[in-house]
Amino acid sequence: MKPNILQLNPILVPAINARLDALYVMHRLFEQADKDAYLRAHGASISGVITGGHTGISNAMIDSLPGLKVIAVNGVGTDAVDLAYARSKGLPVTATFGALTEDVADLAIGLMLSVCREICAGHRFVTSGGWQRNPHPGALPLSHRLSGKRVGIVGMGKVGRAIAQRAAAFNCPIAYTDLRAMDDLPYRFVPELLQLARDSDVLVLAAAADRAQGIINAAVLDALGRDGVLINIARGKLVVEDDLVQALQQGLIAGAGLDVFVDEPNVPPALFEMDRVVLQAHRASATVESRTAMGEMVLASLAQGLAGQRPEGSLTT
Ligand code: 8YV
Repeated sequence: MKPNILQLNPILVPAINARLDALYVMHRLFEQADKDAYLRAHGASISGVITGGHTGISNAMIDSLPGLKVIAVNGVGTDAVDLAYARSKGLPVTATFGALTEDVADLAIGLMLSVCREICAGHRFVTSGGWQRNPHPGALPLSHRLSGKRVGIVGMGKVGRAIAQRAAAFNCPIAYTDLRAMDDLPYRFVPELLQLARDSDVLVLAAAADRAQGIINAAVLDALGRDGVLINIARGKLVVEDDLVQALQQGLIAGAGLDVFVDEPNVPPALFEMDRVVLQAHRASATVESRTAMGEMVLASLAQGLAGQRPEGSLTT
């Protein structure tokens, strides 16, 4: 008999879905109108869960699945899973570390360039007919250079490092903060986030959000300063969003490139009309390449967990 798998988020790669369907009875909770009723009806049969990094799984849902053997997070953020709780139940939790690194770092650079060079504002100027109405070269203000700007990276995991590598190619001096200095890195370690913000033209968030909620507040934004740019490809909750909106409205920082938000898909509307703000719909890993590699890792985790083996890279067992 095929094992029953509960899937909490869509997987957008048809080949991965086809393999899941071939191997398992798939219960796609996101397709169900009455999720609670569906869980009550099928919870007892479930032996594996697939969820997204942002979605995770609640302890209450874990408790409603008595036969659960493995939780495979289709992402690298595990802040929405209570890892200590899973550990206490002997439940393996896996993530897709390494699969999305390049694409997330690429998007960070894309946001940095888009904000500094106001690429989206320029695009809107052309497509809205603004250029035809006002062909004067001064119709748009001058933008700003990215090359050579001081880049500060918050969180030097795989993604932080990949961003640093790319920013270095733009001749950007790089500094970072993390829980500790890392001996294998050629970049300057700054233990205090406030100091890093003061020392940066572009502050990039690439940290895990587990214990870092609200670290980017009014004081940090003030330290980043009037010419500073904030980039977030990690988690919205790293930022006090009201402080960020205020800092942008009042010109206390210059701009922001944001892929993630506190209450997705709700984005503060005040950000919509700002020329030096570029917004994405949590898309940093949303490429065919990353999502295929992530799907492969999810498939491997399920197979290992259901076979009673410790899944490779389990964070809890
Ligand atoms: C994904 C993410 O959008 O890796 C993460 O933690 O948030 C994202 O890459 C998400 O997990 C896709 O399901």
